[in-house]
Amino acid sequence: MQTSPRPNTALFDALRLLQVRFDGTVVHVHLNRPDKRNAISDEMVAELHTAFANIPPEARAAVVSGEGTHFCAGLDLSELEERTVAEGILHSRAWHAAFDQVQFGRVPVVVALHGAVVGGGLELAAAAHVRVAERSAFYALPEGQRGIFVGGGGAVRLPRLIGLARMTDMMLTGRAYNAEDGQIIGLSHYLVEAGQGLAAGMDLARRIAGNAPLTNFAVMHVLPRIAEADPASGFLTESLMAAIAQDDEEARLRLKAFFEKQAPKVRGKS
Ligand code: 1HE
Repeated sequence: MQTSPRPNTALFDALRLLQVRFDGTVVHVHLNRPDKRNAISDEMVAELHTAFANIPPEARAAVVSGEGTHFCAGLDLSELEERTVAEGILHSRAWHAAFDQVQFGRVPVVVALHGAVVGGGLELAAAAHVRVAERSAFYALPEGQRGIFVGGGGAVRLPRLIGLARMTDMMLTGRAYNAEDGQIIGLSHYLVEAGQGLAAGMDLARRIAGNAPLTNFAVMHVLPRIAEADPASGFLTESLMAAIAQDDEEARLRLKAFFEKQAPKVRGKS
């Protein structure tokens, strides 16, 4: 039985560049810096970390979206100042820590994309679990043109999404993909019409929120490790997780509901 979150709203209300709202068991995190195309400043990195590290226990899923004409213009270039190598490493590691909270936090995260999804904005999108793109979305890694390198986990996550060869091309040539091509190469899971991204993302998040929490946990935290493991370790880990999940009360209740014809059947298309 799900209850609505009783969030620590004071903590979320104090955030300046993010709007955090609660819709039942779904947390909506909205990038709210439209005048700078939601460019990710150090402050925004820290706020993303705070928001995702403090998702309330009652929440079951989250949605990330962006205000204005673009999802996110990536790193706030105005903050690219003279840094020592050590400071540069720490800067990148702060992004890693924040996006780690997105990918390996408490709840699955759906991201609703539109307009520019570039540089660090694409790295943020890559840390989410499900990506919904409006037809206006476009993807690029302009780090090459700016003389820098990805630093928000893109070098780890993007080759796993679209392949090393495609990422190499994007970074070397500045190639941008439109929403349709982004869908084909696997940058988005869903492609929707203009203005529909957030609603579609919220629908998906509500569907995710209806799953057994342990299944969602396993998909977020165990499946990626199995996928990267050697097959023998992967099969063993899978069997352990399967046994733990089936032993959960939630699984028993859901199977009972199915045999009592109280549970929805699988439909051909969703
Ligand atoms: C910014 C940024 C930014 C816009 N940092 N201020 N990212 C990039 O290389 C992308 C750079 N941005 C763009 O290519 C364009 O701005 C957009 C395609 C995203 C949007 O274009 P447009 O015409 O809607 O907006 P605009 O007029 O270019 O920008 C509006 C304002 O936002 C303007 O400021 P204003 O004070 O003149 O009004 C821009 O300067 C500001 N703005 N993007 C700072 N990125 C962890 S490593 C990650 C490395 C990266 O992410 S590299 C990629 C950086």
